[in-house]
Amino acid sequence: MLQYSDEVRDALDRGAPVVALESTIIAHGLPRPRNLAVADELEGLVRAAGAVPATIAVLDGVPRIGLDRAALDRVANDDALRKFGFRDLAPALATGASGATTVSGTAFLAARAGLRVFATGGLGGVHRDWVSTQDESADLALLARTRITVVCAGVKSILDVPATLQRLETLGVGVIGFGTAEFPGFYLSSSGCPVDWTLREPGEVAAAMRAQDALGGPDSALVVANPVPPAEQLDPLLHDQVLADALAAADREGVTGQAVTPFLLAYLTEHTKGASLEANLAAVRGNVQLAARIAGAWAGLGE
Ligand code: PSU
Ligand code: MN
Repeated sequence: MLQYSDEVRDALDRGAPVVALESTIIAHGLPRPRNLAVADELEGLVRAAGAVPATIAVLDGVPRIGLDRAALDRVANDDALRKFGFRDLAPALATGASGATTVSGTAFLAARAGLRVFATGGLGGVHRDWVSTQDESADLALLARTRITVVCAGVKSILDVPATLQRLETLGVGVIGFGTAEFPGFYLSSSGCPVDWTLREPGEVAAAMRAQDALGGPDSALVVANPVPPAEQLDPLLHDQVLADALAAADREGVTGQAVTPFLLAYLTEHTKGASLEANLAAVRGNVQLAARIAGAWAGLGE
């Protein structure tokens, strides 16, 4: 039921390192035409770090594990492409629909495809107005029952970060700060929230993954939170100002459901004159490079 690219199939057969990449960030998280260039660039960074990229999407009802150039182009430019979380996969397959996959959709398909390491920008999480909307990304619950290592720059700072960390704790999802004792803040190097575990080498992350498997138990994920370098973060003052405006605009315009996250990301890009976009891209670049190194260490363990 899964369709692998030749490159990914070959890498899996050889036990070579593979990194799963999500497609929602390309289709709905970044502006055109930059998004296609970024998709190419991210795949190139994974290859340069010695791993094979597997960008994941659902096209014409088929889950694709690794996309060729034509498929990447479609993900970046097709207006009809939807946004699929885990719960959307079954109806999408049954009806032949096409969509980019979020963290929850991608993590599920990646794990089913035998991939263990996944890179994204920032996880979804608990939205700031949770009390009235109960908007909590499906990413969190899916990661609580999927054995995958997700490299991210924390959770998107448009969210309620402390509440999201609390939910990850409740759900039993491990969180590792990579080279930091503070949870990263997506556009910002730090969210100001502490993390309980700090690791500094890809080999240490691979050892934690092996320990997860040795322990057994529920198939939960491991979140590796990798901060954007301070020199490339968004100016924190600008971030706080524009984010307040963005949240007010979403409320005023009645944006709900799946549209909330893309709306807020696009608002920040526009009203920071592209500075938030650059910080987002710097974070994602760092994450795919780290994910490739972790995948290399993991493959070295012969798992
Ligand atoms: N990281 C980014 N940009 C994005 C996303 C992650 O840098 O657009 C996407 C991911 O696909 C994540 C989704 O799963 O945003 C969260 O959407 P929601 O809040 O509707 O679950
Ligand atoms: Mn949501």
